[in-house]
Amino acid sequence: MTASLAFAAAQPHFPPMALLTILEFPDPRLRTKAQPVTVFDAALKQFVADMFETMYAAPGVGLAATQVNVHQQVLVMDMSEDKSGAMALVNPRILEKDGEQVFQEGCLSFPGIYADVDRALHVKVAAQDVDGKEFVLDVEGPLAVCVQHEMDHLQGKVFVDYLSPLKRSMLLKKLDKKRKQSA
Ligand code: GNR
Ligand code: NI
Repeated sequence: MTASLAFAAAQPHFPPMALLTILEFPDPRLRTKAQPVTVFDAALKQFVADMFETMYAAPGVGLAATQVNVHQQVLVMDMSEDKSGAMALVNPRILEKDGEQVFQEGCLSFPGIYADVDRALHVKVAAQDVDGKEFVLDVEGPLAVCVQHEMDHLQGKVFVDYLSPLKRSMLLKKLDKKRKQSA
């Protein structure tokens, strides 16, 4: 159990967790730049618990606050198979990045479409936890992809922004078609 979930479970009068609604492209709110978190209170811990619940239910391996229409610098990730890798990053900043990797990405705001994106292989990120305590995360490979993808959301950027205009328009047509099929 993560620190934030343990906190929620330990509070008898803590509100129940809630599933949040994920914004889907081309919702213009996905372009909002998130503001730094300045207050590390129970409401923040509740929000992070709700983000984890929403991410696991989707299911996804990451979620940025932007995607649930909260424009604060908060992201959650868990790339493990068994919920053992839960991480919450508040006010994340890239300290260093190097190398290059191509990874096939998806996004909960673009259901059913996937594309190869070029990113740094290794990133070192400074962030705060839900209590405001600073930490440094040094990651490479898929976890580095995920943290870069989530940090982009906090800046209003989405993975299709990296694609060539042709590739992007093909994928967005595919997204449209999938929507019409499921409608
Ligand atoms: O669930 C997700 N999977 C994923 C796969 C490859 C690269 C990035 C991701 S993140 C995504 C969840 C999401 O949209 N986070 O913003
Ligand atoms: Ni995404």
